[in-house]
Amino acid sequence: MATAATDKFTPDVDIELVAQPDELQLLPGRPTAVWRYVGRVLKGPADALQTIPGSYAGPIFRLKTGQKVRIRFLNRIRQPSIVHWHGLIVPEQMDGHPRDVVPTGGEHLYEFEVRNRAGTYWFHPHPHGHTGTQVYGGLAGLFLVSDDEERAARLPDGDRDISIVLADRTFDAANQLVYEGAMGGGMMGGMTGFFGERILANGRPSLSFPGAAGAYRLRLLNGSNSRIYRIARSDRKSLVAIASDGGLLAAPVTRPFLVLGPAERAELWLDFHDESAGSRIALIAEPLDFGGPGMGMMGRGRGAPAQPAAPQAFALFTIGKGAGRQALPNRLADLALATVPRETQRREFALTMGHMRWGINGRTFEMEAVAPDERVRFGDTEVWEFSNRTSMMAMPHPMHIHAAQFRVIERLGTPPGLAGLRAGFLDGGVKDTVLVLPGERVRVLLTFNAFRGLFLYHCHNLVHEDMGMMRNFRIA
Ligand SMILES: [Cu+2]
Repeated sequence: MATAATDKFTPDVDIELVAQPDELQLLPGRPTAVWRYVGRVLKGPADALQTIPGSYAGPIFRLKTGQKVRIRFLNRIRQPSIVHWHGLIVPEQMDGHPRDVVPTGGEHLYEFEVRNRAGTYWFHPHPHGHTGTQVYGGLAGLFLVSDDEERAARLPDGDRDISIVLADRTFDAANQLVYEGAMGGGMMGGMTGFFGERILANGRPSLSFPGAAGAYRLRLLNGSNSRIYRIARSDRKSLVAIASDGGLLAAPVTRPFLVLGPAERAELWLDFHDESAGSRIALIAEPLDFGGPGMGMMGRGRGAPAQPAAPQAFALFTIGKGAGRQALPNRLADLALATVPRETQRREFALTMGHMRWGINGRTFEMEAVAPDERVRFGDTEVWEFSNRTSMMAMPHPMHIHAAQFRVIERLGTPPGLAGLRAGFLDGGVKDTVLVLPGERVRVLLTFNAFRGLFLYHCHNLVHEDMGMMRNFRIA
């Protein structure tokens, strides 16, 4: 379904975004066949798109709050596709709902105003049943938004503003990507997810930063289909986090490590000013293993590796001669404490398993269906509780809601065996995806005051999502 540009919308930035097949030299030896997004600025500042050389990772969009953007998406891969702007608040026709997929050769016109506050958002395909395959093939990119509040915080910028997308991939002997999702992974693969054997950073085995000095802003996206990472410094110093999914925290927080589920983002302040020249400091992504009783076997369906991926030093900083000290601001953003108004409507969404399929409140995805308990009123503030208490199989689920950003207000019922992970959550900021551990109930506060229409909420383990662990809700 091609949509025509309208006269009513005058874009500040006009971009063409093509999803296409390509070949890239990712490993020594044969090039790897991938899919990638290639973008071109037709109107507006040339730096609205930034390419990552030698990577399949999509161009990085760099826009400002309040800018009007037109994106003409052209689908040149051999599957139907559509683009979703993860975390951005856009009208329903612009959100990349699976019913809006376009066939090979088709196009979709997006026109929207950037309403979100500054933050690290991203974009990826959202066709029903094929999201995992397409993201895994290489279709994903970052969408960075800036605003005045962020500028006032005076964070490191230019080449001190580094973006890293983590993702795991399995390659065959000919360097080609192997993916077995809901259908190919066998019954057990579909239950747990897909776990690649190697952890890549921006599509590369690792990234090096020679001559590092002073302070950096490091943006991280977990772009993996299913894997959850524990991220830490090689020297075991604390991490300083300054932002989560939806932008800056009120103030910096320190964490011994960070837990990042699929689709979650975190921004770190890395300061090397008192490190000695020549020393090497790495950021390490350690795959988290949720192998409870019986789960080890479950994780070894055809789609899962025989060995879990090894911890990966994905960013290696070699300290150079000093840059001046840059002070970490003690206030970052004006972010009120999340308080729940009295009489707030509450809904529970149980993460369920039935007939060997994941669901939400016992239902799986239907293209247009909205159940009575999935209708919300425009303007309302609600508390949604994701309850992960299925007795059948204990799995974490990264839950994502479209059309609204939310605040995490409570995380209840963390089992003692997983309580150690709580030190690594960044629950205090503005979020659009929250990891719900086995046994937990996580309550989020959100307001539906942006757009009316049909939107999605789902698990962002893409194998679960493709199997139908996704539903519509309607804002009316
Ligand atoms: Cu899930």
